[in-house]
Amino acid sequence: MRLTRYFLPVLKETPSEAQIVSHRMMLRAGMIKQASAGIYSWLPLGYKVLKRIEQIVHEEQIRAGHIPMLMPTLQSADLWRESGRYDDYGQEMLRIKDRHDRDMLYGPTNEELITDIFRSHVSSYKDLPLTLYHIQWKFRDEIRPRFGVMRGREFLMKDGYNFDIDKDAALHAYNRHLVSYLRSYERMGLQAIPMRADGGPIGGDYTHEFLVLAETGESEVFYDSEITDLKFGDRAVDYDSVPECQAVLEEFTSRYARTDETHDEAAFHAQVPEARRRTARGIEVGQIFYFGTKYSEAMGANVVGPDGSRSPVHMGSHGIGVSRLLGAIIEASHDDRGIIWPEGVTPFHCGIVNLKQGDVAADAACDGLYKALTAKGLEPLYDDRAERAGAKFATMDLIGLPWRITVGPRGLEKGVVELTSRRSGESEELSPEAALDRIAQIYAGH
Ligand code: 5CA
Repeated sequence: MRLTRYFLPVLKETPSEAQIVSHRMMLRAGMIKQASAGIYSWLPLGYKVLKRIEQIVHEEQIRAGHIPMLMPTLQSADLWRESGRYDDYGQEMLRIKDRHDRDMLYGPTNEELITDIFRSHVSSYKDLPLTLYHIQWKFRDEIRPRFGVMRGREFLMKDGYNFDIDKDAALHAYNRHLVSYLRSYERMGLQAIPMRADGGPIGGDYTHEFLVLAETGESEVFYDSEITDLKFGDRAVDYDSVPECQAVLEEFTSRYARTDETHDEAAFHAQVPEARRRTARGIEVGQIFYFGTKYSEAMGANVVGPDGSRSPVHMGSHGIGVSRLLGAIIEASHDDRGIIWPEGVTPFHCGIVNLKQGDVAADAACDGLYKALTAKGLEPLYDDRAERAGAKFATMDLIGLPWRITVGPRGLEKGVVELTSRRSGESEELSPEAALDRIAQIYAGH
């Protein structure tokens, strides 16, 4: 993309309404614009990152054997009356009437809708196990929407639902989700720590939240410092293997890690030596639940087992805060000048800065790099504005592309361009061909 043809409404001033760094930077970098309280338009740059995150989530869900689909945002109240949650959900639920005076709602989550689909089409254990998921907008009329996309009213969530014959099979689905979530967050450049949590309105007493440590996190967290040394890495876990998924669960959840909702000071002291006890703040980027037959019993989702008897199916649900993740990644990865995108989610793979727009050699070199990067399947953002170098660098730093190639007439006389890492700030002079190879190499693993 050439910057002169793009829509990147960068703000010069720091918006006063934004209290935390990710919200400020998303507004300044022209990624989002508030439409009304807790509701945002996704401008082209923000939309691009949102799509990158969605893509990682899809790839990792499909790798784990989960099946993508799409359910609507608007739901009928009838299903929620069946489950008993229509009255329970309270003011967080946005209730709407259609022209026939029928009660509708903008879905805050989809347990009811998916259970209805399941009961309509599945009646035998032979069709199990089954895990369906979608990535869809949700609405929760939060009393205090704040921090931009971090606590929105409208937000994008991946929510998945597993259906299993019994508790053991459903717990395997739970563990499988835990593994796939660890992989997903690491691909986004994040360390998200699974912590024992509270069921809340979803229900179930077996649940973990995934928290990214950040000063601006809304939850207070208590954990054993050894946890932050754990890396999932590129290990190959067989998602069908019960012991392999179980082993990951044990490795990543055996040490003490709780949010304020479930924290137990006595257990913390008993289980963790003082030197390893940590208190910090965290951003919740996902949650997994096993809730057994809560919805299947209420809504009559039964299956015939191998012995011919009918029993309610065992279920769990699993959510990733897709839009919230943009804020969480920025909170975890930025400096004074702007965002620093991890390679896995960056909106463009590298920036090209032309130091002297209009100079024949510089223009030709930039065009050549642009074409060569594109031919390698990479997306560069070429700053081809007739601006001074300082302004171009400031824009690149703010929007946070991890790599920048700087091209100027003086370097070109020596046959070199400059490759700069946004994270380390280090620059290296090398031939345009070598710069291309380096960028291609960096992204080969992403
Ligand atoms: N049905 C279950 C799992 S599919 C569920 O709704 N879980 S949840 O309530 O924990 O939400 C899943 C994730 O969505 C959360 O971990 C959080 O990352 C994100 N989320 C929840 N509320 C908001 C909000 N108001 N704004 C942005 N993201 C949110």
